[in-house]
Amino acid sequence: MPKPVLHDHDGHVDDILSAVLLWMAPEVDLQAVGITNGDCFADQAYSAMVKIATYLQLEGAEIAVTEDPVPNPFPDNWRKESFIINELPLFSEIEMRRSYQPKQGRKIESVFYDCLNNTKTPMTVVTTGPLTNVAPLLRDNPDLKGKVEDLVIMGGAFNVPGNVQEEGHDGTAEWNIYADPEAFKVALDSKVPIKLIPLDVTNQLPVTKEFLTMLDQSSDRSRGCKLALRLWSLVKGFEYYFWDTLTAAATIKPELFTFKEMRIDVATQGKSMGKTSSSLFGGRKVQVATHVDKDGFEALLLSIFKAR
Ligand code: AGV
Ligand code: CA
Repeated sequence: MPKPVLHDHDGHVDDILSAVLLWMAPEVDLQAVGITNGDCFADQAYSAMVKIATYLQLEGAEIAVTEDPVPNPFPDNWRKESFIINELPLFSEIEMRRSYQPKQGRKIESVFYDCLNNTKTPMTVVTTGPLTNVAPLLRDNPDLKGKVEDLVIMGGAFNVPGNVQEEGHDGTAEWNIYADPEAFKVALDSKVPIKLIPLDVTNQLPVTKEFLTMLDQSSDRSRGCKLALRLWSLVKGFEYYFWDTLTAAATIKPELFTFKEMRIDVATQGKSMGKTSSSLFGGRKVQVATHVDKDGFEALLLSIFKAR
């Protein structure tokens, strides 16, 4: 039986592609996708997600959106990519069928609550952006106890530098956690089992030209490959990694990964705000991904994208 999944993402290129992977993977029953106002402008990313569901003729999952700001906003030039994605000529190239969903989406908290409240099998919640909209769900709904099987989070940096370069910050944090450290702390304080996909493992996998060439070879026959190639081409030339797509893969095929149990904590204030660190005593036990089978991962992505 495919496992029931909720995915909350913040609209960047790899967020959108990770939602597509979770949606198309036979191992997963994706029930809802939330768009959080992080590494995007949420209204743009919502509209793009609806177009993609239409373009790929996907079915089943509800797309939700919450436009509340995150406490430490992402750089504007990253967020603006969502305008470009939403206007991709690819979507007008084909005759768009009837839109997958209305122009307005319901809020993430209500949609995720409904899914969790109704599920018979506990669900996996995947986050590839700040936890701003998932944290309140975990904190405020004791009636949902036992409904979340685990949380798979893209975030954190342990034995590698962070990727936040903001004035007054020391650069030790990863962006998704820095954007809302208090929300991540809420997740750590919950009882839900957590798997983390930190920069330590995503740094091992930059998006390469060789991989894009493989997508290119199938893009005449496959809309999935064509879309993935177009989206990753937008960010080629920047330092871009398989951050969120790895996190999707860790949900679809965890056996591709090596995990290590660690006790961790997060700084919620000061110049290291959002920094994740391991602590020998105290802290919260989580499973942290340390290695991934690179060939297995790339093969998984290609096989899923090629299916449409
Ligand atoms: O820190 C990684 C997270 C991932 O969830 N995001 C990008 C992925 O969606 C923030 C980020 C770090 N570097 C970036 C980012 C870059 N160069 N462009 C856009 N976003
Ligand atoms: Ca993201």
